[in-house]
Amino acid sequence: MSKPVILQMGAYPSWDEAPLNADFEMRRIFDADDQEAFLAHHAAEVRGIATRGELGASGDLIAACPKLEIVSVYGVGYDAVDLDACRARGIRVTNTPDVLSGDVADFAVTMMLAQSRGIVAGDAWVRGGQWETQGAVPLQRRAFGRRAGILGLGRIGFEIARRLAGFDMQISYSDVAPKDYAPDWTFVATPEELAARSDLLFVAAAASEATRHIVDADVLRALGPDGMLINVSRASNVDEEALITALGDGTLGAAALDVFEGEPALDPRFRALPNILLQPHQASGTVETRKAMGALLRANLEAHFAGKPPVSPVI
Ligand code: 8YV
Repeated sequence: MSKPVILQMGAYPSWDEAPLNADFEMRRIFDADDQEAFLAHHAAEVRGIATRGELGASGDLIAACPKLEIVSVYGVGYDAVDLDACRARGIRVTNTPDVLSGDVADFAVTMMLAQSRGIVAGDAWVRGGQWETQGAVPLQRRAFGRRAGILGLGRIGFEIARRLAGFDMQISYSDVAPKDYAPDWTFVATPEELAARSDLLFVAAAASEATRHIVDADVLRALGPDGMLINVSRASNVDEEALITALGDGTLGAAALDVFEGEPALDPRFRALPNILLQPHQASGTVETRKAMGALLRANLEAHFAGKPPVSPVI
């Protein structure tokens, strides 16, 4: 029997290639010089799309593939997949939840600690020779015992909070409703109230139209000049214009971001701000987690084409 044709939207680590090619006819659109022509040539035979969280699958792409049955996302976030278009045609969507939560939480805490204690600047200070010529670096702010707010207490938010408990932090969270699995943490109804009672605000909410710019100028003001914003979710959850203004005029103390509107390009004003830590969307980027994500992406495709329910369906 011929292998199902899968349109691959972006690169995966080398270890995923052989198993994908063994089971499917992979059509690597991201390698094509003329992607429009590539799509026009292959769209009629495409039965699956293998994509990544930040690449998704647009309504136009879905419409161009008449035989599409499944969109399999390498990533937990599916905000870039047009779910309405998929629902309308009964197309399955799958993602890779759980396997990445620990690493993303580690990374959020790492960014917070690095930014609190000036780790990146300290390294540059030693490398640049200023330690010898100018002495000690300026004193930094303590991390343990501070007040942490988690915006979105899903799987990743929960793992962040669990880690912060080990730093003796007072933990609050906001979500659509209180969570029964968070008895020790304080539920707060709105992002603004959460920011007002936090020194460190972690954004871990799954992105959607409803959460667009949920962190706005008011939330940043409530977080305040001693506060820090840490975002490991999606850039769309934060009003970047308001964030750049707040960091620039001192309304907000500091930020640490792993995600940006239009990434890998970013607003050049970010680069000029001294009080922000910039990271290249790498929170889930460990060998262990990426292997698990690749395995889950394939397991979903394989289950679907074997006529079984997918392992981790979104719809
Ligand atoms: C990945 C992600 O960085 O899980 C997500 O939603 O954005 C990430 O884990 C991405 O999908 C890999 O490119």
